[in-house]
Amino acid sequence: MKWTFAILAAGLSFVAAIPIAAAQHATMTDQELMAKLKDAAPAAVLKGATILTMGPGGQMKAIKAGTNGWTCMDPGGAPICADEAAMEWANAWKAKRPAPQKLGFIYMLNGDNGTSNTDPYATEETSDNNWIKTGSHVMIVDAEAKSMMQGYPRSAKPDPAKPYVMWPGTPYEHLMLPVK
Ligand SMILES: [Cu+2]
Repeated sequence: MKWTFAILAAGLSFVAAIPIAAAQHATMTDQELMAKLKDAAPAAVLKGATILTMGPGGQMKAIKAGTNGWTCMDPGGAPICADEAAMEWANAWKAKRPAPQKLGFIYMLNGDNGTSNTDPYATEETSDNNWIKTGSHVMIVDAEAKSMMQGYPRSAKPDPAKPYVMWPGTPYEHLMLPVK
């Protein structure tokens, strides 16, 4: 996964930085955003979710307050829906804080745009950062998921068509599970 902004607070007071993708998103209307999110997660998850959009300055703001604990957004061309624990995990990752020791779950049923599999903070492909692109998948995140990851490939260059561990050996390693 690659989220090109930082989520600094949970709840509805989202503040974001690192607006790398802000230019391309500044003009996205709420309708365009909802169209992009449409297939990113099951309809019932999306229906009750908090929806975040990226403003012109790269700040995330809620256009809809949710009721089911899920948060959906399009942080850089790869829409996601994350549960509360996964949002905490993402905050910790972006802020380089310890992971929160909960089990979190993320839908990325439209796949991602490519990510370094070895550098959680890389924003683009380089000759040595093991860039990897994964199609439709779900992610199980946080330290509590570590026992689940045993037995799955932890190499720098795994086959993304099968389950694998992304960012192995970092505090933010997580299980990537292709679904199509
Ligand atoms: Cu992902």
